[in-house]
Amino acid sequence: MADAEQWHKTACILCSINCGLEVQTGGEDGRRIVKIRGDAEHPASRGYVCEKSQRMDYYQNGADRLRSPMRRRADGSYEAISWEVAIREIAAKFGAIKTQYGKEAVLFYGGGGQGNHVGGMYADSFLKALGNPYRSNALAQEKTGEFWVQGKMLGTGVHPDFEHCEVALFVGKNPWQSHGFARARVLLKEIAKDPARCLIVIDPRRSETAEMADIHLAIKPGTDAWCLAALMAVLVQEDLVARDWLAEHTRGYEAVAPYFSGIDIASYAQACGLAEQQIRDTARRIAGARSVAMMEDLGLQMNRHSTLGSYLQRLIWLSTGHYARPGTNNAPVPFLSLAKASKGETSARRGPRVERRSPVANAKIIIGLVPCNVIPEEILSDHPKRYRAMLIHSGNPVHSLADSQRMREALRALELSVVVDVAMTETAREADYVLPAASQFEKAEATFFNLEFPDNVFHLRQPLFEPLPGTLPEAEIYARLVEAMGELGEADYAPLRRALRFGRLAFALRFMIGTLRNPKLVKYAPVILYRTLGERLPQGMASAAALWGAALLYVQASPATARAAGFGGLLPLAADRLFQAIISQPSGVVYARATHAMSWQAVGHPEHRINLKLDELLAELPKLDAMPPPVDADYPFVLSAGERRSETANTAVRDSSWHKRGVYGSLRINPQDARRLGCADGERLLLRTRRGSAEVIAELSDSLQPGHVSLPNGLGLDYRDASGALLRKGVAPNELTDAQARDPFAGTPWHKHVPARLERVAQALSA
Ligand SMILES: Nc1nc2c(c(=O)[nH]1)N[C@H]1C(S)=C(S)[C@@H](COP(=O)(O)OP(=O)(O)OC[C@H]3O[C@@H](n4cnc5c(=O)[nH]c(N)nc54)[C@H](O)[C@@H]3O)O[C@H]1N2
Ligand SMILES: Nc1nc2c(c(=O)[nH]1)N[C@H]1C(S)=C(S)[C@@H](COP(=O)(O)OP(=O)(O)OC[C@H]3O[C@@H](n4cnc5c(=O)[nH]c(N)nc54)[C@H](O)[C@@H]3O)O[C@H]1N2
Ligand code: SF4
Ligand SMILES: [Mo]
Repeated sequence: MADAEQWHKTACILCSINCGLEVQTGGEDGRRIVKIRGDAEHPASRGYVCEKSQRMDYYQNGADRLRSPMRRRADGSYEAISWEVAIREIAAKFGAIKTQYGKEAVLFYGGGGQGNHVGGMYADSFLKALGNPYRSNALAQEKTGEFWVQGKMLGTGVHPDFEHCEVALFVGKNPWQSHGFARARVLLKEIAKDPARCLIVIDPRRSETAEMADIHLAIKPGTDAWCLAALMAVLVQEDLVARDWLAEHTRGYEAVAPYFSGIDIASYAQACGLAEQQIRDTARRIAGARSVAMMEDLGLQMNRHSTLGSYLQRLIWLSTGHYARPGTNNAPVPFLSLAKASKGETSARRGPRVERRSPVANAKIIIGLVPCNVIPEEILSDHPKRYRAMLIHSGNPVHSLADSQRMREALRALELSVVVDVAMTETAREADYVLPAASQFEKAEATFFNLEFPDNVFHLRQPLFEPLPGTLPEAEIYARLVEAMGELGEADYAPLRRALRFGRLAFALRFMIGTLRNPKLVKYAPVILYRTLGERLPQGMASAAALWGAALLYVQASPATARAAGFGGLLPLAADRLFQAIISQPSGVVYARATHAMSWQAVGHPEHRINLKLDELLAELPKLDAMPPPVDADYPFVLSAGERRSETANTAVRDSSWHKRGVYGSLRINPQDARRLGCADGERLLLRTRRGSAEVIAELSDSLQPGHVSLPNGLGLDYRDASGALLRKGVAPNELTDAQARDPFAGTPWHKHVPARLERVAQALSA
């Protein structure tokens, strides 16, 4: 496959946008990615890339990539074992845990990162074989509060239309660095330079996006709830809401309004450090706009009052009527819903929704996920229902979840822990078994971050290389595990293989009829498709087989958007044509074409009316009158632990040697604070929190308010280079964070608001 002259199509795997790329491969062994450019034919990214796209080879050829299954010895070192031994032992040990403690003694964590969700479909089959245990993943430390609110208000996800909006509103989001929507920098520049349009940013820091904004509400850290409540109060008190629209499309406004009519806007403005006039002007700008598109992110979601904040910001744009029109917020049609996939649901749910709770901490389970922050206490307990085993797939919880120290302790306390990853990560180093996956450029891969509207794109990446010797794609790993559990075998595959000889239509009919007789066809569809259809797919594409089932479910659930995108007709034929397009169009496929009116059909409440009244959260509102708590005298700084910067991409790229010059991993601090500490730019400081301490390099920046400091996410990795030497650059933020600091509703962490103390290094050493 290596060919220096030819450009191959693929995608960037470093953030959820997955921009289309064209790359050249080569190098001495032909296994390097040597040139990278944007793919102009990609229907969503249209040639756009950011600078991070140039780092693909540091992921692909990281020196700490795994090349063999590993088993931990009693002394903590690892020995290489064969795949046969690994599969046999892991299947037997999970089986024994299930027999001894029941299926609920297992916790699955992960399922994919920013570029790989197909592997997770096969993990799902193994989880079903284990009896469908508890699940968690990174969404349960950021988005579950938002999902919960969104479910109760709209019953659908929404996509903000920043391409056409008059007003763009960002709450705790810095899209210049973090993206979150396609071609972010292009769209931000367009909005900023057009005098008729308006960019509003709510962020205590003058982020790159805030720098471009028409209105920057530089609130005090952690005071979003007061700011958003005051904005809503202006809309109610000045009667700026869209009354006719509310009457036609929503319910609950009359009950909600009184909570805001009594709010003292001047004192709420003061609570968040803004002038009252600024709040009033902003609310009027939103109310007067033809269209408003909005996005919230971690500045709100990893902060105090996060779930309340997700609710308040929705009240603002919904009470002003900014839904289901161009330039507002619309309901994208998912190819495969991440929320459903998280729950392990493969078909439409039936029956009433029951609220589930985690077994030990009794935490709310949202979209099927146990909050990440309670995982350590669910394990480090003598509770009879504690988790005894974990399977971790494409996630690095020791590094990425709150309180790394407790997470390491929790992993070591388990009776069984298995990690499936491409690299020897911080988490892998705590596991009993580590299974080496082929990289995201060595198999057919894709994500289900398909959130575009009205046209929605699915992009399957064809492999650039053969799997690294010793590794296997997840499809093969989990197929072997399910088979080793005795759940599937030739008898399940043979009828489908026979049907395939007569073509894919015969296969489709055999499969659909088969599901009526053999429930395993539904339960284990991904593995069965891999073992049958996968064997007939072009070289290297076998892992795509499960998408055939996903295409069938999608066309069945949304025939109108499929037809509008060119995939109409009888179900198996339409789905098969879509699947064929997916495996043969290397720049991605427009699989759904929606209309704005469909955003109303997507509202999952009676009469498709939006529900504005969320009693549990409204009950929180009067508590804001008590005003924000004062800063902690022992820890007077607010640390935002995990800022997105050009040098970060979660922990996907472990080798930092791509970084040649300039600052890397610094603690940003206001010059006044630095002066008081006697610290110059580039000097070291000791940063302490209640849970840990770290030496940091100070970068003086007046983009931060006095008292607010900020560290990047994803750094401080224990990366071993080709000689085996440990290279650590930057600070691992979760050595400093506290799993108990979390939202009372969703259990999501308060990483953007960690009480901290700073000292000069010399002073700290003498103390
Ligand atoms: N370069 C890069 N891009 C990425 C990633 C990456 O690692 N690197 N990761 C991806 C992932 S997984 C995610 S979830 C997204 C996250 O994307 P974002 O949420 O946009 O990124 P952050 O920088 O974590 O936080 C956004 C902003 O919150 C602000 N903030 C801090 N405290 C407060 C507060 O009290 N109130 C408000 N309103 N704002 C506050 C910060 O100053 C910061 O500018 O980024 C994605 N994109
Ligand atoms: N303090 C603090 N902590 C944070 C954040 C913060 O802002 N502050 N941000 C949080 C957020 S929003 C997120 S999303 C999380 C992200 O944290 P994680 O969910 O842990 O995600 P990644 O760091 O991307 O880890 C992905 C893993 O997948 C592995 N991998 C890559 N390719 C493959 C593959 O093909 N197959 C398999 N099996 N594995 C593969 C990588 O080596 C890596 O170990 O971090 C969170 N942690
Ligand atoms: S990091 Fe995100 S925005 Fe940048 S090139 Fe990669 S996918 Fe595109
Ligand atoms: Mo994230």
